Amino acid sequence: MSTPWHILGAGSLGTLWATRLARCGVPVRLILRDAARLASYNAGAGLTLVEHGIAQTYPVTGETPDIPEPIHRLLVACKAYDAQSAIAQLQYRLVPGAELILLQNGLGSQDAVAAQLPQARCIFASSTEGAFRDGEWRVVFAGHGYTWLGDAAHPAPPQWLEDLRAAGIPHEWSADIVTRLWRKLALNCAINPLTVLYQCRNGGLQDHHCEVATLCAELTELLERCGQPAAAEDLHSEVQRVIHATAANYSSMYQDVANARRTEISYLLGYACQAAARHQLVLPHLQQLHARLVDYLSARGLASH
Ligand code: NAD
Ligand code: KPL
Repeated sequence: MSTPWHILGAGSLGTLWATRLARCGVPVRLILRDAARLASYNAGAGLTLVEHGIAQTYPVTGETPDIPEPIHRLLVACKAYDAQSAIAQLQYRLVPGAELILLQNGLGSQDAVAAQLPQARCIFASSTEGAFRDGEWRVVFAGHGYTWLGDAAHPAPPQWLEDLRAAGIPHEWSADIVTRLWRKLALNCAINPLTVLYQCRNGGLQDHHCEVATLCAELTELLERCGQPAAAEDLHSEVQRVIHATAANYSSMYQDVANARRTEISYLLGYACQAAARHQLVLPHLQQLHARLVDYLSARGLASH
């Protein structure tokens, strides 16, 4: 039997990956928070994927983090702010040389996990796929996209990319994954906070053209100073293109706030502002945007870190 995929986090992306891998016969183990969550999961028939309006249920095996089974391959599908603590509880199960695939958006959590696990291979991922939960143990595949994977320290692609191909998970091994993550972070910084503050869909930012342009200029300066000139290239045009192409959508941060969920601010705008401070770069509009967003979240009782 091929090496099992352990999946940590039975949320939107974790379920999207688990169901597609299980569908093609790859062994999958879903790691749930604790015995109570496992009991709730085992009371049902498994994980359900809704694609093109059709629901299919897959009987993926669940387990708790503390069982004494070794883990060779771990897909980390938690939010950025949960990744380190979620991994800590099963760290002792990771075999030397275990491979982790980190699906977190933004930057900061990946390096923290890699520092926590010096004996593991940490593969960073950046995904444009979209999914949301419409019930317990159920996920709707909302946006078909692509996942880029890469390991800046060891550029050779792993053999298990074949599992992704078999599972129909569109992907590409990327030699410049960190650049991709910076580019996505910059896009998210230029769009998501403003959609929260103006309470609008992405397309609503067409009415705030100057503010977006100013932020893009500062983000471009930051990317260049951080040694990421490729991520900075034509940033403003790309942001305008995304605003136009996703005009009818609400950004992920808007949706988090609308549902009173914690945002990943520290790994997006917070990370950008910290990087600017490290480089003694003064970016007044970006810093003011961060302060406005922190105030906005705090006023609604949401974590601002
Ligand atoms: P989610 O909140 O739907 O799922 C995260 C899951 O992790 C939850 O079920 C949570 O209970 C679980 N979890 C947290 N701590 C845990 C622990 N200690 N043990 C076990 N489980 C634990 O989040 P998501 O939307 O799937 O996002 C995951 C990451 O992927 C985020 O960084 C997000 O920005 C990124 N992302 C999501 C999408 C999307 O469409 N959902 C798209 C691209 C990127
Ligand atoms: O990724 C996004 C998000 O909503 O998080 C886009 C659509 C690019 C907006 O920043």
